Amino acid sequence: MKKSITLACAFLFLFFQMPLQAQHGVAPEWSADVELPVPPASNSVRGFLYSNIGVFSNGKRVVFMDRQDGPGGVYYTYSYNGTDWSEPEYFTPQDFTIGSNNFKIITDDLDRLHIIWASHLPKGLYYAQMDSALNLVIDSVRIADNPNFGSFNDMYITTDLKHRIHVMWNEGKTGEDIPEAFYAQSTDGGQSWSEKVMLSEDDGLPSSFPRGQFNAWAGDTLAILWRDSSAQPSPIENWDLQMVLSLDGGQTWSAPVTINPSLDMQGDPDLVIDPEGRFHLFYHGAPVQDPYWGMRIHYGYSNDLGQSWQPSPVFDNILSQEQRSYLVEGSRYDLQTGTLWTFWKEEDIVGLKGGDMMAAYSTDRGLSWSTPEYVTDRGETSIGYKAVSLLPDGGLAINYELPNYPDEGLLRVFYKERPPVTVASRETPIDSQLSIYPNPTSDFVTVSAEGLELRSLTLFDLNGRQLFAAKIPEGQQVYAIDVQHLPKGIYFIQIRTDEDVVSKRFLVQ
Ligand SMILES: [Ca+2]
Ligand SMILES: [Ca+2]
Repeated sequence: MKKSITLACAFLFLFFQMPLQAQHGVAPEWSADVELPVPPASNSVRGFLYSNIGVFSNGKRVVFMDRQDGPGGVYYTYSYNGTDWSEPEYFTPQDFTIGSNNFKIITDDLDRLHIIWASHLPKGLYYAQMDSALNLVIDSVRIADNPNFGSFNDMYITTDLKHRIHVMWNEGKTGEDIPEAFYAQSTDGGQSWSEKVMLSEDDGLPSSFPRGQFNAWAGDTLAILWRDSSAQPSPIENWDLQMVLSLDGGQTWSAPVTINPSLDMQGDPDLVIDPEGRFHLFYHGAPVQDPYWGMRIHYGYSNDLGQSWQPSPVFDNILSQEQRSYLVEGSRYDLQTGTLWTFWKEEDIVGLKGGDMMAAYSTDRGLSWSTPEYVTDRGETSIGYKAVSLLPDGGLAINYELPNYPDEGLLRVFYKERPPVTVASRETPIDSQLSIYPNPTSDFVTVSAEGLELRSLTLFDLNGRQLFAAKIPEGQQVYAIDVQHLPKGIYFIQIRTDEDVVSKRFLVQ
């Protein structure tokens, strides 16, 4: 009953929303859409949801695709410039069995391409590794088998700067079974895997989509969050967010804690740990009174391992626009530029019209966010499976699929890129009142705030490491920092005033 009312409302809203689905263009930073080649003798190919793209340090990009016609199978294509792509080759590990699903890949800073997939016959979760020449160097290592709750689903893979490989998934299919969240890790580059551990509680309530992104983190404190179904009755489907914490690099995990429970729908979190250990949490949430069109991207960060969250303890900091938005699992921290990225899709499941991908970024560790930018614009067609990867220079690579292209019933995968964010291009209203000088410098850097009150200054290096922090006495408008001891290079200074927080960058010579 509840569902049919929701659907009826959704259709009613759809009618009024239609005129809003006009074309909106794409942010000028993004390159044109490049159609990826189809496998030999194939005419229909899909992507994989969220993680089917890897990039090596020499700029070689690789995209994995799922052939939809003929004998099927997984193929990969590569490019050195994002424009010219190789003829797709068949991926042939030993134990790739019929019914494989949830194929995911990532690359790491050692130029290893990590691959995981689940199979149904026999039920297993597998790992393989390729080098930058795309040779299979580890073939079909079994991470786990005998799923406790149906099958392996909704997997996620990440590495950290200590070169551990972390894999999380749910056993049981979301929407069909009662899934629970699981985890396993490898500390020897994927050769062997820890025993799997169940992160969530086997309490008859579905726990799915466990996520934690550690690509920019060299520490041992890790966190994983997932969507948990609350026992608390609500007029709508009451998802909550649950989190577990590890203080030993993922060997042991705490009991789950619920983050900010409410009767609202709070789902499908994405967690990024930045180089200073700050937790950045993104999720999509919808209020009780508007469960369909009210879905938005919520954000908060924590400096104390998730005990408290800012800028709002109730996560009412919304990054997305006034349209139904679903998070894309592409949140990443780029060490080169110190940029935190997140992605979502403006998604209309009911109407399947005009669903496009959007992005926003922060260059000051989540204190302020860019105006959301459109990554795709496919008119009336809603894009399908999409995935994100960082490029070696801090730029971004994405791919997505388009249904009914070039003809009804066929699919194609498209690829595009964006150069890195140039921090200097960001202007805020108080920018003109703030100055830092001299720049470049070799001894002192002075911050001056004309007509503003300085509150605090924090100095970061290019890796986001905090080097210095000072609270400024009340009424003071000028402050000098000794930088003589710093190695030559680019630094960021975060300036908090009585009006806003601004990041400036300067050079030590
Ligand atoms: Ca559960
Ligand atoms: Ca809730």
